[in-house]
Amino acid sequence: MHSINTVAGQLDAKGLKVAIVASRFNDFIVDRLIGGALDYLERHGLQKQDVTLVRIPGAFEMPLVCQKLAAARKYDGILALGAVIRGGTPHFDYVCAEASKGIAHVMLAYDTPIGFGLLTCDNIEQAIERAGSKAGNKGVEAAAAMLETIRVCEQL
Ligand code: INI
Repeated sequence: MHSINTVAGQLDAKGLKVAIVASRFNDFIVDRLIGGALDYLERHGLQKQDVTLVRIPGAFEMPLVCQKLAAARKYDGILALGAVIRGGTPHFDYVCAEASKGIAHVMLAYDTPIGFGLLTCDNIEQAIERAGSKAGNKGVEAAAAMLETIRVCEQL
């Protein structure tokens, strides 16, 4: 079963430098995602002084700020945390589409792992459920994914 060559990432954050990009929009949700992500990363060995938190207006601004951080080449990984909640107009669809496309583009263009912790919810209840209650904390999941991806990419 395990006779094939396997590459897998250790969940060890020791010595890494990480940037967290977090939107102010819906900050009562986003602050929970940040808290969960920091708690996870610190419990896996990341030092507080190796984390840079960048606050931005909303999810639409995420790609540009992730691009600046990736271009600086100072970070092993970036964590994008935010919450887009559907309103009464199509605005939601444009913000979600541009944020997700833009972040994916930056990750590939700059060869930098980005944890995608952007909630895209139909209502506030769904966001609360994903920010540290019924459905877990998506900030933690995105942090874990970023960490694993950093460690996998180091070996490829
Ligand atoms: N930005 C968010 O991060 N979440 C939202 O729910 C949201 N809604 O619903 O409008 C939102 N809009 C702001 C947008 O991201 C930009 O900051 C704004 O359009 C200015 O460029």
